[in-house]
Amino acid sequence: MSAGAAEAELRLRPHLSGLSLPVAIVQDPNDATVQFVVELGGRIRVVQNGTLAGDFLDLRGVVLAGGERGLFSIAFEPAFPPETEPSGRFFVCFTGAGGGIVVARFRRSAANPLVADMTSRMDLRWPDGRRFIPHPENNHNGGHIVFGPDRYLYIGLGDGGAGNDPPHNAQNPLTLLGKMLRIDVNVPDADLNGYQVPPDNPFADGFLPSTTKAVLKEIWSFGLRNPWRFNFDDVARGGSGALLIGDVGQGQWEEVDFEPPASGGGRNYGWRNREGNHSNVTSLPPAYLPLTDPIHEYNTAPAAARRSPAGTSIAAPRSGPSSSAATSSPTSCRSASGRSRSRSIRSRARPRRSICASTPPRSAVPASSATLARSASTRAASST
Ligand SMILES: [Ca+2]
Repeated sequence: MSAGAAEAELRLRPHLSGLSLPVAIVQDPNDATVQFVVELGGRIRVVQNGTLAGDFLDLRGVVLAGGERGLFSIAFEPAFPPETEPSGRFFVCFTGAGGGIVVARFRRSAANPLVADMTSRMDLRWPDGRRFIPHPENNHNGGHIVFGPDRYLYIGLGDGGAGNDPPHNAQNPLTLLGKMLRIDVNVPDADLNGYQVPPDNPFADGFLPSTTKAVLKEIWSFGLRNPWRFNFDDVARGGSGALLIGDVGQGQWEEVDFEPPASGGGRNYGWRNREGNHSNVTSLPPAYLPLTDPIHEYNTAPAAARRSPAGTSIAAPRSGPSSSAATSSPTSCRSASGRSRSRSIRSRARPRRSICASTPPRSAVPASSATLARSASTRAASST
């Protein structure tokens, strides 16, 4: 199928209005008529039969929102074991006071499942004893959380921010930043940490492979920059259970990483040593080899700046404004402060023109990058 044919099958129309910076929509696992919309500012809003129906959770008093910071995601705990009733517990991820990343557990109200029980909040406690993950900069928070087919909670964390990951966090085995985490939250409410490390996590023995270097056992994979959205190919809908991760590049190469089902984890996706399929900052070595390149990358650099790895100019896209025009548009969006997130907003915002009223005309985006951006964001964000 040609790219043109694939695009022709996509039709967008407004579904809902009245939202502020919606960044995720999640189906209620118990009620097909209900979805939850996560707003970056700190609210999770109920949509019932296609209509806004009130707040499920309002964390505006505790979420530090602005720029790329805010409330990122919600994930409902699956039943353990599957034939039992769901626990009513759910998890959210947000920026807390001071900029740290918080993963908090709540429970739905017993009296009204469309309202969260605010008194049930419990912030997970991480290996350093804190109930947040320190995150120095405003950008690259990651913050998506998804239950995998194995019913473990996967948490995507950005590299801590700034350009080119100055502390080399994504390759540091002793920080959770720049990693995908995998934890087992099927623990009693009274558990002090709120999770345990699955015994089959790739670094569950606490050492990098074939070394005596310590590593945090919560880590599932290394080398991510800002895995803003990821998801599993839904087994319940005939999917394979594979993991697809949308990750942003520094200035040129955005990527989609693919992890086959039952991979066992432990992959190193390469950031900051690699940007897409290309060498990037190599002054410090990666934590370990091999590095796994993406299954797909796309070039976001302005056409005039595009160079092949060997320094040869790459042909500019067809006539029309360069991709820089397309990526400059989202800076007019209210929250778009970081370039990588700006693009995320543009991609996601296309169906929601209320967020970003002046999205570029179709012709303003080079055909290839526009197609790939949508394809990647659709796949990466399909969980929500
Ligand atoms: Ca990579």
